[in-house]
Amino acid sequence: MKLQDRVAIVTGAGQGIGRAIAEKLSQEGATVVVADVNAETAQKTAADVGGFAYPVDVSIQEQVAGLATAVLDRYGKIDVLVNDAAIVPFVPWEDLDFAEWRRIMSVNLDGVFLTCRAVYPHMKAAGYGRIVNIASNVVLAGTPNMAHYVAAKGGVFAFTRALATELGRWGITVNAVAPGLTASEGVMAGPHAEAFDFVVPLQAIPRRAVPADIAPAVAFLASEEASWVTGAMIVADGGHTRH
Ligand code: NAD
Ligand code: 4PL
Repeated sequence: MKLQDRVAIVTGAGQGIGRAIAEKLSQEGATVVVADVNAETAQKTAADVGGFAYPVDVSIQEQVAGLATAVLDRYGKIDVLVNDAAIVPFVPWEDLDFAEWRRIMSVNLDGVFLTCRAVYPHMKAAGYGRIVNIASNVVLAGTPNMAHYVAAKGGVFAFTRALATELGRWGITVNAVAPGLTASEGVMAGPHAEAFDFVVPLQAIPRRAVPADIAPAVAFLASEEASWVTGAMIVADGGHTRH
């Protein structure tokens, strides 16, 4: 168990990759705070992993501040922050307007800023912290029909490096995990589900990724074992973007 006695916030853990991360961190001994805008699924994941559900929209500053306060009140510390919450859109460039661009930026990029900003003072005071941001291999592949999402994830990747630079002196590491196309509930319910037909043959390992394929890389970066790894991005995509 590599996360014994650790307190971990996982945003977007109500379903999909976030839920698999919550399960994995919990198996490794962490107490998991399930932070999701969907109160119902947050509660379900929390019950299943023996964690604490906290309904929150990561794009709203006051709500994110409330999350950090609630976790500190309850557990007295925040060791790990995993930023998984995001919207996965499918909008061809022709149809992409500014309102849709802002919708994705506010959750997928602003949300990462807000959670990092909220937990940082406590990690600094503790002299310890592990921040893991879920990016995507779209930043390497330039995947179509989601230019705003690709831009936001590029921001997450670059922000991860910048924050790693500034926070290393306080014992805080900041890394990213970049999944490829993965059969989460969100993806399987929408048009991206059809992309497996052409993405799977591009992978070195020719099968569909499932959320449990992504979680171990997150657990590693969240652990003591990754103490010398910061500003890195682990690509977990079955080799899709290896070329
Ligand atoms: P999903 O849609 O299945 O789950 C996303 C979760 O985030 C949901 O529980 C949702 O309620 C929550 N959420 C959405 N907006 C929120 C908000 N404003 N505040 C709090 N919670 C919010 O998605 P997924 O496929 O599991 O994706 C999880 C992460 O992995 C995302 O960061 C996504 O960009 C990334 N990712 C996914 C894939 C993929 O193919 N599934 C590939 C690469 C990266
Ligand atoms: C390769 O992050 O990484 C579709 C949808 N295809 O969200 C993603 C690939 C999608 C991806 C992603």
